[in-house]
Amino acid sequence: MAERPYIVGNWKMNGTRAMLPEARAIDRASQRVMKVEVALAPPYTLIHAVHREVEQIGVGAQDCHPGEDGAHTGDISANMVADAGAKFVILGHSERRQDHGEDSALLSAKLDAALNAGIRAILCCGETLTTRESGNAEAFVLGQLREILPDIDNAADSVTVAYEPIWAIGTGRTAETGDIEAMHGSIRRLLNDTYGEETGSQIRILYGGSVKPDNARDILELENVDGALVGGASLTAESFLGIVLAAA
Ligand code: G2H
Repeated sequence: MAERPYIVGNWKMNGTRAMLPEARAIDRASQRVMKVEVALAPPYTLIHAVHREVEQIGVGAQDCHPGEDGAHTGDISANMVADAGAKFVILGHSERRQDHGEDSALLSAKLDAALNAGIRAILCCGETLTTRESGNAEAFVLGQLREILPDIDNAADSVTVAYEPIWAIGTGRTAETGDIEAMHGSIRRLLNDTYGEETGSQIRILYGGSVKPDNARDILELENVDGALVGGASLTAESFLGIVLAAA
């Protein structure tokens, strides 16, 4: 487990203002667990409200448009989420790759926009079950990352990686701990090769995919697992804080 694990809740397309007490409860409890860095990525409509509600935890967005502004009806720029209080943005989540056809070129442009807006990025990667069963999971995931990792000096301050095997997302299935450790080790070697060991070793690699209070400890104690990106179990303070406490 990392010295200061990073636990990020991804609310996905869930949440109205009725969820603000959950955010407040997560924030208040997290103030007593300073060993863990905690953050929430609510939907766009709640970023500002959650930001106003919390004192300790980080607030982020689940996506941003690659452009700065202009005629893009329904889209939200990185500058706009930063203005609403977001300190990071999740990019390349498999649900966006699948539902919106997001490819590496688009993700690189979004990443540039986020870095220009002064916010960090959580870069998601992960393979389908077919790819895993064909034995190509590592090559696939490293390929995804090679295409989007930015060529910058301060990558450790700007970038977090999240490995999320697609077949484990929201399904209740989690990858075998040995497979998680092997993939995180491969990602670490890629980061070290890309940025040099000093920087590469500092970039956090999160695991995501049906992380719950009862499996979090086993996952978080694995080598090169620096935290978790949590979906379903981040929707109530009780279950999310169970994961935060497992990381402490
Ligand atoms: C993976 C994860 C959060 P869940 O998508 O990004 O969701 O914990 O519901 O599998």
